[in-house]
Amino acid sequence: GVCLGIAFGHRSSGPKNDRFAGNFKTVIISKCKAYLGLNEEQSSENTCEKVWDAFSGAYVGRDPCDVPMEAYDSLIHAVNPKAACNRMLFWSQTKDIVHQFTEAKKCLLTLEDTLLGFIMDNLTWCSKNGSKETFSTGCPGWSECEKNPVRSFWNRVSAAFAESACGEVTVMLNGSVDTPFRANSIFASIEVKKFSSPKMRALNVILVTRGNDTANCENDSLQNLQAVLDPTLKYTCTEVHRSKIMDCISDPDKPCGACW
Ligand code: C8R
Repeated sequence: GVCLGIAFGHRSSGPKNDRFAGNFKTVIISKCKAYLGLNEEQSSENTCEKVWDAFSGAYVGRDPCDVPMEAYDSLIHAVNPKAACNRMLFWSQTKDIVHQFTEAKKCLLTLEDTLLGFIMDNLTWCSKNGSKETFSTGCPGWSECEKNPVRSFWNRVSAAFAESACGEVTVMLNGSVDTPFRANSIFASIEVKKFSSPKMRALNVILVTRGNDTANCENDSLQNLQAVLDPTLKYTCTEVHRSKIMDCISDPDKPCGACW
């Protein structure tokens, strides 16, 4: 592909640079293959090469503060995952417990349980104007500039994930913070805006609490959530103590339905 040619086709940029970019490509390809090996998803021989081409094409050679989320459009189209109706789990400020939960119980799936989310979770990447390389250090921080390659990636894949939401949808929010529904989070600024009926039927908030907590289901930010949500969607909110979810995670005999 074109992008491959740009990034790796020429040895002239020096062995050090090629080796670094090659390593990042290797990480992406091997995580991609690992995912496809574990998940029976329809894929072809060259799916992971296609993913790399579309992925690297989004940011390689670009100013690391000038990569808009649209740059990842062709990546989204290259993958086009099927939605898991009634099993989609969104989250905000609850990453650790959410992924412990989906690891233990297979009833709900997050974006990290899809191919692109799985590959990019915990990675950092950027390039430079006119460069053929990928860097994993010295990249702009999340808030340093808005159009950085990592932030734009999560914005774009989150938009696609939320757009595909169907049936009953769950979101785990953090009851130990003042604002469980934070306006500039990806959940609030991107995902909620994509939720729409009749494809999606309901949004069920699980508010994870700790006991002497700051937030409950009456929280102002959760009133905001209901106000911005498609009014034809059903809305529920349930306060669940963190320990109840942790017990459920550690007991393989407890079915999902017993976790809250
Ligand atoms: N989502 C967003 N960000 C994600 C992510 C993901 O799936 N996966 C990772 N690793 N990240 P937060 P939020 C990284 O305030 O902003 C989707 C990003 O670097 O706790 O509301 C997912 O579908 C990002 O800055 O949550 C979920 O529903 C932090 O982790 C929301 O968006 C997440 O910051 C979560 O995004």
